[in-house]
Amino acid sequence: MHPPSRQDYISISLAGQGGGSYNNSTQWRRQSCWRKWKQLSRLQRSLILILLFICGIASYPAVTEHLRDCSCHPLSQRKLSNKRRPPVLQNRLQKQANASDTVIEDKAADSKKEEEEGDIRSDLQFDHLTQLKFNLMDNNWVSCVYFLPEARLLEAVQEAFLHSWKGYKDFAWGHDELRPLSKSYSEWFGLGLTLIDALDTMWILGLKKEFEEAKSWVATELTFNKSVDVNLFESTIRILGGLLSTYHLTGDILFLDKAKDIGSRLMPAFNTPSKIPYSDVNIGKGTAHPPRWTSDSTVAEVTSIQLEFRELSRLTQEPHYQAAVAEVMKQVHKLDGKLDGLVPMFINTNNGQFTHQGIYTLGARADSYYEYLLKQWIQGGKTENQLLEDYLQAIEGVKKNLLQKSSPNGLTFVGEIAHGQFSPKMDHLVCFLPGTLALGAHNGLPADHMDLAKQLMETCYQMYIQMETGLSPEIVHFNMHQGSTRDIDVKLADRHNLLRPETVESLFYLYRFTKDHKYQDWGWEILQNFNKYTKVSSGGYTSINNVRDPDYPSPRDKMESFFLGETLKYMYLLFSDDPNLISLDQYVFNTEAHPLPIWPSTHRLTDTGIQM
Ligand code: DMJ
Repeated sequence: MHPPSRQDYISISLAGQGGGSYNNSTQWRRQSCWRKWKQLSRLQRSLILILLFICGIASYPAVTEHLRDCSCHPLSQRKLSNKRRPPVLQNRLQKQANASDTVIEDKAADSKKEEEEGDIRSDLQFDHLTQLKFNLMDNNWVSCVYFLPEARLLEAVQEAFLHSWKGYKDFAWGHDELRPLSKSYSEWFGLGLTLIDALDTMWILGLKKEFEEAKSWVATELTFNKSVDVNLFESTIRILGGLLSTYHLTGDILFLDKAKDIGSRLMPAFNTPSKIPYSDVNIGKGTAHPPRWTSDSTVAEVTSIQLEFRELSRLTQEPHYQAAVAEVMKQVHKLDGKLDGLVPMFINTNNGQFTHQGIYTLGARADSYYEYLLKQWIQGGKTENQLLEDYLQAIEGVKKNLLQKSSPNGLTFVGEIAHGQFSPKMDHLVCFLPGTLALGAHNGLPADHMDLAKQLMETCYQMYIQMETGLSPEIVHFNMHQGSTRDIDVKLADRHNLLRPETVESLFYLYRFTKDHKYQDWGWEILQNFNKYTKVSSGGYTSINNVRDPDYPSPRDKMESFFLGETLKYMYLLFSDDPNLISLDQYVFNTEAHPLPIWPSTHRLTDTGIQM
């Protein structure tokens, strides 16, 4: 065993501050437009409103056009970020291999020029309105989403979606994922994954033409009658979940028929000695198997397919789907090997026991177990007490074993336990938790869950804003020892960003429940950074390898289906002020952001899964 090399760690210096440290209270005060507003005297507020009104009338088009591009940075930080050169989203290897293909590079150069010109224009146009605010308060005043019309925010998300869709349509139509730089595609299951994942997003975003094109592909091209191995969890949450939610939103029976087809083809996965399902199914042959190297399944995978199969049973009146997934929950509920309600990461399909015990995390391989405890309870009308008890116990387990504060600035974070030792490692995946905690509090669970949700939300935002690109890495490590100069470290291997949704998802819940505009500000900032560092000019967005290098974030040439299925959907819902746009009292989102209905009181279950 070698001690970890110092070179494995990257130090994070905080934007706008020198010397790698920052004043926590000042930094965060700056980031909250709303808090800032509330700190003003009544006279100051009235003056600003009058001046804004006059200026707004006088220069509405120019001002709104400009403000659209201003995220909630203090002006000093904004100037700093303007020094960043726009990235060149050109794969170096590809460039070497194909020297004649200069289109992407040319476009990147064009966009660089435009952006530089835009920065100058912005600074000029910004002048009169900003200067007023600037003079009236202090030099930390910021421009923020609070002053933008809702329609402009929603339009920005539609634009991002349409840009992604253009890439998918031009280069990957009917295939699983777009490879935007090589203008091609990759297959995982060969089932048009991105198209299916994006169906309900298009519906929610009001993109009717695009939706109709995709629907006609589903009607004429999509077939599950093919010999292909699919992952049970991934195809349940993305395909079955996507089809079921699209059926509910549109009422079109096509999607229910397709959902029944894929649902029934996934069922062979449950034919195991323990009834804990295998990870993989061949949907054409009707055979299932674990991964080649083990007979284990992942705990999060076998416990995060319940919302979808329960709904399939309700719609088809065929109870065997629900019975199969309820059996998994029943067994996991009773298993030894939990730590205060926290589960290990693996479960054996032969004997039904937890394996590789000793690691407890809210991140990869365990995350959505906790999410689905709460959401099944909500889906079923809050009558299945065992699910609630397991959820509440797990949250207490998180507080007791995994919750810590970083140094020097006291960010609340969720670490991991590895063989009795605490590790201050947090996956970006854990950022689903603020949203889930807030959803629980909204449904009557303890108010301190909401307090914790707010603290963790702040931490997840800091995981973005403290990076040079303003985009979170996949994994961070928090510093806990006294005398640390920075809160967050990132290992070299963890610097990638896959366009994941969890932080935006939680921002959506937090904004829905609190109406605190700072959450929209944060989401807006993240959208700007996706646009700046991951957008590919010919269409699509790409995962990147290095969130620490704004000059060359090193594109991965892949747009994950969840960028359209989840990230942009939650972004849109975050910016919408309509609480009835997918009401959280009528729908529960599956872990791939597909809304499924909360069951009416005529279809409620008891603890044993029996209808009342
Ligand atoms: C999605 O497929 C789901 O949100 C899943 O629960 C976790 N991983 C991705 C997004 O990060």
